[in-house]
Parts: sequence; structure tokens; C-alpha cells
Amino acid sequence: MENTNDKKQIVFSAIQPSGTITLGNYLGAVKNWVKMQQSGEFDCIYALADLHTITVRQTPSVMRQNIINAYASILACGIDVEKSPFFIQSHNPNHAQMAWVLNCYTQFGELSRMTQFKDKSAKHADNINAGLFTYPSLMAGDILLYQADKVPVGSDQKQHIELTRDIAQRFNSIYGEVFKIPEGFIPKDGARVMSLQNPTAKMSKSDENVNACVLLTDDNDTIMRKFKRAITDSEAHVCYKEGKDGINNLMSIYSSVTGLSFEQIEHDFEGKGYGDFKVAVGEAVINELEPIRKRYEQFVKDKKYITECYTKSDELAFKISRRTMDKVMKKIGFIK
Ligand code: AQP
Repeated sequence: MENTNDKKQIVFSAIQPSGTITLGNYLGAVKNWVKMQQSGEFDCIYALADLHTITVRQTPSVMRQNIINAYASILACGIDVEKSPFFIQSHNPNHAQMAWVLNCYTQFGELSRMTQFKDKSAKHADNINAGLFTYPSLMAGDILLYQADKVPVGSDQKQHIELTRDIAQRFNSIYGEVFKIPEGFIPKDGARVMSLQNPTAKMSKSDENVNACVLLTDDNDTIMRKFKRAITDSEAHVCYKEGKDGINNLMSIYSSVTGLSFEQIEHDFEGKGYGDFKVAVGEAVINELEPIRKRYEQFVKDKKYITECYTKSDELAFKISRRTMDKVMKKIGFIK
């Protein structure tokens, strides 16, 4: 990252190591992280949001491995820490501190309206903890600490970004221009990749049904098998239409990886069955993910390199975020 005074816009985004990174995470967010890094137009800062992960109960040994695997996956997608720091959230205490402060500027009613809280409470009814409820204030702190202009995320995070803006505006209206007001950056295609087994629910890395998600670590045969088994409908006509959730999802994935428009896809598959279409989607996704998986297999074995990457990134992230944290503490009235 070039830490200069050239006034590039700042990009911040994070991903939870709550399982293996999915095609949904990749198309919705990480692909844009890489594009924004490569464009040279932005100063990008990325994080592994491991503090968020414990809002759902984790097994310690699995969590340790998930952190390493997720870190290696993101490097394999093309994040280069020489250009964009990619740090580990729990290594930077400013995040926990900022989350507490922002909790005191976030309303109970606002948090109660968050659909992710409602979904996750229903899914984990035996563990509806306070962290799950206040997850959006931690996320707001992640973004605001870096004075981010743009936040590349999938559409499931839109509501949290809007709340981040509201919290920042509320804080600024009391204390002056402390926080930059960030904007979400949501892709046109791939913004919400749905489960292959239940196309009305989003693809999630913590889904217990292995056939529901394509993982960045899946081999080519597994990817093809998952697409062949994807739930569709009985119409056997490849077109984007309300009610055809399974086909709509496959078209959206295909469009996102090939760049083809829906009209072009409909034209190309006119008169062909779903079998042909599923194979075409499988092949396109294999082409996209195979090089990533090969790089992942190299990175994940190289613990020394991974440690070097995050240590360097942690230090830079701490330095940048501390500036905002100090300012916030001073404005509120804490003493040094
Ligand atoms: N299905 C999806 N389609 C498009 N984008 C998605 N994202 C997640 N699922 C999809 C985007 O991926 C980024 C990282 O997400 P996260 O790990 O911070 O949290 P999440 O949204 O809760 O992701 P998962 O995969 O659903 O994890 P679990 O199962 O642990 O809850 C975000 O930008 C998100 O929008």
C-alpha cells in the first residue's frame, strides 16, 4: 500500500474465517477487492474478521485452521500485501475498543432490525449472544477506523453498511467531522449468490449441506458434480424469470464469471436443456477457480510466508487505525 499524500480513495473490506471461502464470497466481494487493488486508483486495506467469527460457537482447533486456510485463500485470489495490507482483526485491539465506543452510539432498535441478526438467531437459537446482536457496531468500527470511502461487499451486507453510515453521521453531528462517511460498493452480477440446493437462501460458508456451496478449495470434479446436482425447475428453458430461482442463480453465476449478458446466455442456450447449461456453468466456474486453487495449495503449506504477510499488515493497520481511535477518544472527553 502506498501510504502517500496523493489523496487516493480508501477501500476497506473484511471477511470472516467462519469456514472455507465460497464462490459467493468470491464473486460478491473478493473479486472486487482484487480489481480495486489492481486498478491502482485506491489505497486498499483488507482484513480477516476473526472477532466476528466467535458470534457463532467455534471449535478452537478448527478455528485456528480456518484462519490459516482463509488467509491463504485470499492471497491465492490475488491480494498482494505489498500493495494492500491484509491483516488479522484480533491482532489489532483498536477494533474491540472502537466497537465498544460505537455500541454507545448505536440504538437497540437499529440493531433489532438487522436481517442478518434475525437469520442467525433463528439458525443458532441456542446461542443468541450479545455479540451476535452488536455485530454491526463491530463492523462499523472496522470500516470507520480506516476512514474508508468505499466498502466492496456482497448485497447481504448492504443493511450493515447503511447502519455504519448512520452511526458515523450521528457521531459527526455531535463531535464534528471525525469519520468519513463510507459507501458500499456492490457488484452488478454475483452480488448475491444463492445456495445450489435451496436457491431462495444465500450461499453461506457455514452451510452444513456440502452440495449447497462451491468452495474455493473444491477440485474440478467436485465443482462439476455440485453444479450437475443444482436444484432447478421442470420448465427446461434457460431464461431469467421470476420464480425460476435455481436457473436465475446459475445464470447470474455464469454471467459473473464469463461477462456474458442474460440476453446472450438465453440466446446461446435456446433449445438446449438444463443438463447442457449446468455443464457450461460448471466449466466456466472451474476455469475461474482452478488457478486460485493451485495457488492456494502452495500458500497454505507456507506458514512462514503467511505469518510474514499478516505481521507486516497488522503493524500498518494498527498505525492507521490508531490515529482515528485517538481522535475519537479525545473528542468524547477521555484523557490521555
Ligand atoms: N452468497 C453470497 N453472495 C455474494 N456475496 C456474498 N458474501 C457472503 N455471502 C455471499 C459476501 O462475502 C463477504 C464476506 O462475508 P463474511 O464472511 O464477512 O460474512 P457473511 O456475509 O456472513 O458470509 P457467509 O459466507 O454467509 O458466512 P457465514 O456462513 O459465516 O455467515 C461479504 O462482503 C459478503 O457480502
